[in-house]
Amino acid sequence: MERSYIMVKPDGVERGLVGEIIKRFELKGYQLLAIQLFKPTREHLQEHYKDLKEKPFFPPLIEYMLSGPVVGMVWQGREMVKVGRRMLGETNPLNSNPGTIRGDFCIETGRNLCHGSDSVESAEREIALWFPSGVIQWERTKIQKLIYE
Ligand code: IDP
Ligand code: MG
Repeated sequence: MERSYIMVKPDGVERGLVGEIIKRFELKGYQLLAIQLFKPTREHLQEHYKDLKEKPFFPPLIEYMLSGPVVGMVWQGREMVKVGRRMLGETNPLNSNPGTIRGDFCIETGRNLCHGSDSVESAEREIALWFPSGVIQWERTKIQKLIYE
């Protein structure tokens, strides 16, 4: 089982898409291990996006992420990182297929609603950054057998 850090960005929170995004991961069969509304500091966001700090879009990205609260979540399941990103869609929403979150609900790369970890290593780094006191590792009983062979 893998874990991924999935985050609803400020545009998604303000547009009332938190429930819709949670619903998609729940209906897929993934398991929620942590969820919190955050008002992160600039330093926290710079750390989250540290791999992008040389990019020209880094300053506007940080301003966008500071524009309102975000909802951070940890989801768990088989191939969670890869499938999670597929469910979000492409970075540029205009390249995202209908049926993905970005494909269905947004237009611009700089307002693309959501974040998903891009590798198992970055997922674990991001989970530790956003949930330093840990997540709730709970067992599902019957439903686990209905979702996994
Ligand atoms: P990802 O969110 O699909 O993993 P990254 O390359 O990690 O994409 O970039 C992080 C975020 O930075 C994107 O989700 C998007 O909000 C923003 N971003 C990426 N590339 C651009 C760009 O070319 N222009 C403006 N914003 C960008
Ligand atoms: Mg990324």
